[in-house]
Amino acid sequence: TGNVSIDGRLVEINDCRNLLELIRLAGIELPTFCYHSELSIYGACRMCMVEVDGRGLTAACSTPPENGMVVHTNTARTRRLRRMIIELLLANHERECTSCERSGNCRLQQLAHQLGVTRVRFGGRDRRLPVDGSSPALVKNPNKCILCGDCVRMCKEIQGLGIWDFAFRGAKTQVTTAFDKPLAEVSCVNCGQCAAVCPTGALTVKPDVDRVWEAIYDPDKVVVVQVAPAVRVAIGEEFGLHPGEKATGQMVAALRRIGFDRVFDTLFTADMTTIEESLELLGRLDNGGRLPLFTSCCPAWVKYAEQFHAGLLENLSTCRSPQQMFGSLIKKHYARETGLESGKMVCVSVMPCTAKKFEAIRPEFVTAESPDVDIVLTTVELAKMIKEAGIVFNELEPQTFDNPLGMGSGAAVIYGASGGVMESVVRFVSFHLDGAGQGRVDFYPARGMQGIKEAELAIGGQTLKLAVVNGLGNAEKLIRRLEAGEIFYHAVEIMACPGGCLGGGGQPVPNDTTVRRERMKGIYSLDRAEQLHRPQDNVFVTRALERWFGGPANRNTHRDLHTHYYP
Ligand code: HC0
Ligand code: SF4
Repeated sequence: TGNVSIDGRLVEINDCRNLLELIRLAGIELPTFCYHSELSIYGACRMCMVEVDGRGLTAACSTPPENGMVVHTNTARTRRLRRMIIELLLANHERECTSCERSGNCRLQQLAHQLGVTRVRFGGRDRRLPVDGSSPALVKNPNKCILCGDCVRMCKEIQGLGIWDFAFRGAKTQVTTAFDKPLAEVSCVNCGQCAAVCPTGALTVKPDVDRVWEAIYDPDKVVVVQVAPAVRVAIGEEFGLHPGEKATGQMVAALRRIGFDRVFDTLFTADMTTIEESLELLGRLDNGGRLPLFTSCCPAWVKYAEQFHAGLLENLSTCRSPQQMFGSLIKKHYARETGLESGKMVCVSVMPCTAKKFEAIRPEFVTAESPDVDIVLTTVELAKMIKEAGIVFNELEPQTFDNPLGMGSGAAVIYGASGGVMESVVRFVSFHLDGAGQGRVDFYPARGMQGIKEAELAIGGQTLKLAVVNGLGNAEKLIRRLEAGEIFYHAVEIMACPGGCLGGGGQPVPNDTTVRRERMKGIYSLDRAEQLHRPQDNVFVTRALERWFGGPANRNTHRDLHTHYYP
């Protein structure tokens, strides 16, 4: 408690952990590269240096506020220092800004502009390091790295993986993988969280926009697109809307303008997933199958389980993710029904996620002909296409998805938030076990940003123990306790990204906790606005299951909508 004087104004400390938080609270946007509230404090970039009376220059991020401190954020010395830091970073940076993936959205570029750096007085770098494009999800360009260590701490502290670390010394220091191996050859699960915190173009999403344009320009191709739940509450951020502000209608209109032949909704197969996965859970409960049942729609989590917990693979739901169910439906059943040749169809998906790029090329989902899902774009990539086409997003008249694969319930929308898959399953299962009309719709214990959420569901004479986890570091904690026999659950939802898909590595930046909270609110308000709230009420889905498979959870759905992850 107490006060700190910031540029002559008294500010109450309250529960601010460091001077930087306090200064920002006081309305001064002190620049930083390496500070993220959810990560540990590294204090390497020195951009947040301030002058404190009696102490001189101090890094605000690593100084706890004390009663009576007198802080100056904008003095001749701090200004000189900040500009010097930027100049030094720029001197050592590959400055091909105009053709950089992050151009217009790069923190280094922004700060150089904001601090009025118009020339660089120091010599350039002497060597160019190779770019690593081996991963299906990310590209690493070490020549653009400013050594802030954000990716290092993100992967280690939140995801518990530690793929990145500092290597070599002095001027040769680099951030790289163990033994400097290509990213595709290490245990990276493609979650993209490291790229989401990278302030520059050193870690970027593997671009697939050109492949989509090519398909659209090809008169022989029918290009079908599906859009994931979490995209609609975030894409607006690229066009000046608030995080969480729904932009479904404009997004659909933009997709049609771009030239997609069919504009469908992943919500459709999210409902289908809930039905198949709920019946799988009920089946395991009935005949003593492997428990807990883990969700398997997050491809980063699936890869994590394959690499580190092969013994748990039998516990993973055999349901394909909604993205992959969609691909299978399109290429097989929709194609047949509409008389389109599946070889002429290009199935594109728009996801908040970078790991979905990896999932789409998994051999399980690729037949001789082609992958079920041909190309995966992130939310940001779709926004790029919209901008490239010159479409004025905010002036678009909202449109609706094509049918029949454009219809989803509120239970499908919430897939985009951590806890959503579990809540959908609860909506289905409680209806099943408790009889018609009795099913509960809102299941609050599954909601929120917390890393591990636990809940009990007393239903049909039994109590189901459930857990919802986001962040792989948290998943590891839970699995350790499970394996030690300290806890037991019937079902566990795991999503790799903090907050769930809405915090995916393909979402617009900033992609921090504050923004994620807003997107989460947006997701639940979309659910409230939907007419249907339970997957089983989506007649488009139940009819499709009937027509194409002769009902849910049978040999036919297992052939086309399920898979198996082998140890
Ligand atoms: Fe998700 Fe999905 S909910 S993983 O988070 O299950 O990416 O949004 O599309 O497939 O539906 C991501 C989001 C999806 C899938 C769905 C699931
Ligand atoms: Fe780590 Fe995820 Fe980045 Fe891979 S994509 S290096 S797992 S943070």
